[in-house]
Amino acid sequence: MATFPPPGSVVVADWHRYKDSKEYFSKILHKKRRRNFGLLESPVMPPHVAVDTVHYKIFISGKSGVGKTALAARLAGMNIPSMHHETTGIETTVVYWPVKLKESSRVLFFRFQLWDCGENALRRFDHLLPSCKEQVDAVLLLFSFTDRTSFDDLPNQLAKWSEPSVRRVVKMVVGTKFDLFMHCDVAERDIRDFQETWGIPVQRTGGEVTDGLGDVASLLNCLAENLWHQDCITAGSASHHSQQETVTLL
Ligand SMILES: Nc1nc2c(ncn2[C@@H]2O[C@H](COP(=O)(O)OP(=O)(O)O)[C@@H](O)[C@H]2O)c(=O)[nH]1
Ligand SMILES: [Mg+2]
Repeated sequence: MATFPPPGSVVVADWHRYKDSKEYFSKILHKKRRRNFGLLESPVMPPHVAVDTVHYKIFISGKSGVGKTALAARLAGMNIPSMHHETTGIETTVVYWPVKLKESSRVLFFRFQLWDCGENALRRFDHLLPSCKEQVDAVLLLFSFTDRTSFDDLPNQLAKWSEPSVRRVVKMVVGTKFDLFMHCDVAERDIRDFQETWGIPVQRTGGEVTDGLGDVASLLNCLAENLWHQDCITAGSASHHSQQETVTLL
């Protein structure tokens, strides 16, 4: 089973609340709302503040109506569509998020490219899923708090992303429609049991998009933390391999 860093151990949790983050977060805001970035746009820092950007591809997975398109909109700070239209093909959304690494105090911009694809389209066109999976760094597996079957199906979904043919991918579970507690079909206890059994972080989301930072910070920091942690492990094992090779060559 993959190891997940304890929340807040790799990146500074809730950094958006600290004074020293303002300069960075101001670059992803416009008139107190989130700035939308096109594929070729990026936040611009003044020349004396050099900030590296790390790029990741994220696939949003889950059955039709679970809230994939709404989650992509929420993470980008855009309004959530109130009507449900099945997404007809692949839609990508770019989200920038500044992160402060705990150990080095280094600041990085994470650039998440979110891939959202309608379930029917995936079923009808065989080439869509492979292109969503190609070079993917993380998958967000969605379930809805108002739909028990979507929660019960998570082990099946996880199994699909754990096959040996799939390269190392960060897996995170996101429970949507947490605001509809009157219709809640998944208890806190079930979530706790799931986290203990699978060792996979579960995030909750729902409700109106508010100030654009507070309601997405936990999810985006968790994603950044797990991706960075995975990269460190991969880099560590790569340098370990090359050391071994050097020894063999000697
Ligand atoms: N109350 C509430 N409604 C949501 C939430 N997420 C999605 N929805 C609604 O559920 C419906 C389906 O969402 P959508 O994102 O289009 O689902 P998709 O098919 O997985 O892309 C839409 O009417 C959304 O407005 C949420 O967190 N809370
Ligand atoms: Mg959709």
